[in-house]
Amino acid sequence: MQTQVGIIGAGPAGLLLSHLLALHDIDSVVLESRSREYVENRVRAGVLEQRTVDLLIQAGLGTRLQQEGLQHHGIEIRFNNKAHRINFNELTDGEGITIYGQQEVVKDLISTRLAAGGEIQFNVSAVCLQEIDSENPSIEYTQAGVNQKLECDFIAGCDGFHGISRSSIPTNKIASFDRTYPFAWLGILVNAPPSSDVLIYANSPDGFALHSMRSPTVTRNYIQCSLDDNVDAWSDDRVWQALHSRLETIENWTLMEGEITEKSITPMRSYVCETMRHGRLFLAGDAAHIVPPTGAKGMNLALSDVSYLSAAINAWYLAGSEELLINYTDNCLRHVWRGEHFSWHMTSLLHKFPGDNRFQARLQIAELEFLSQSNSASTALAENYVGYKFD
Ligand code: FAS
Ligand code: PHB
Repeated sequence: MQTQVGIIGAGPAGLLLSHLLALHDIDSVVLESRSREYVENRVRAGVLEQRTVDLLIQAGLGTRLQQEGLQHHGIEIRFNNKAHRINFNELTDGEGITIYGQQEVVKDLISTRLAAGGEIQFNVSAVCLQEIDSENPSIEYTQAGVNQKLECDFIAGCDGFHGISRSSIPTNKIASFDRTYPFAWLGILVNAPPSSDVLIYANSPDGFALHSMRSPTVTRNYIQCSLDDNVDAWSDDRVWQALHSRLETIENWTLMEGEITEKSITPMRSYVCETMRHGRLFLAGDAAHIVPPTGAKGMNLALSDVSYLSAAINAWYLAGSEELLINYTDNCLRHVWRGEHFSWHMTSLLHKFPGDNRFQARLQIAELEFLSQSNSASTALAENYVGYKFD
């Protein structure tokens, strides 16, 4: 088989890339190892930066997002029995975020691609990249027991952190940076109305907690748990008890409970592979970089990457220009490192570190006190949260 761009992975990055390329009349084939049902129901991100919302609307993907997305103009941070509102309207000249589940973005992208005749092959296996540093790379894979070969001009590795694309780059060519954290997040999806008009991040003596949401009837809550924890150790009662004690630290506020419909544990990691291009292979999204979800940056960075990659590939086909392809990595990395720093900072500020960390705990409170007093500190957090705009 032949196409112009072979895309591995039907997550937000791979699907949006295929859509943006199609807007430039550039063909692509998306290869996904899981089923359509699995990728459309995988609970992940929930926060879209303004810049991401603008990109999706400009690409003709805004209908359901604008109808069902929840517009927020602030977040709340709780510590020491106090609550501090970060008001984006005041601090960022009216910028905001939109709460819209990642799986809704994925559903919109898949239905739009298929309606436009786009090709997405689900349930593929044994994906292997060939001749990525030649002008005729190809992807070999198996589908329904049949070996296939897809020849293309470019390969986009959008297959997440555990995919095969990054490991197809010779190790001596890879420049990577990482940090792991001594805790994880237990996340639950709940049939209950939100208990707040904004997301609540809590730094509590028992550890971190987050009250988020998906719609007027569905909420998403997270608690810090230990790295070796497993879901079975967390009964619904134990989860609610932890959420109440970590979030209900101010007067006259209660977290509403409901039926828990999903429960999962996510490890926390910061990772950057600065080699986002090797020959005709381009990495995008979690395949190249991971952030701890405390800054809500993961999906936003993935979509930012593919907006640069589609423009670069289009310029190559349209004008034979290599410039944007050559600058792809640098264009992505300045957003990536800004997101990495912000996500590491939020994680360091709001989580309880194991062992004797009393000094660090005091530093956290000192910084949170400063945040609640200083306009410049709140502005810095707000600018990063809504999506930092480089000149
Ligand atoms: P993805 O991992 O989403 O997609 C990669 C796809 O490639 C998958 O469908 C996978 O099945 C497929 N694949 C893998 N190997 C393959 C192979 N060999 N062949 C074919 N296909 C293959 N981000 C935010 O911005 N805001 C948040 O609020 C937020 N919350 C999060 C909460 C949690 C619990 C988690 C885990 C992440 C969160 N993130 C958040 C980050 C998350 O959204 C990721 O950044 C996002 O999924 C990245 O998208 P992709 O790069 O497309 O990778
Ligand atoms: C979510 O709603 O899933 C969510 C929100 C904010 C975060 C992480 C996850 O920082």
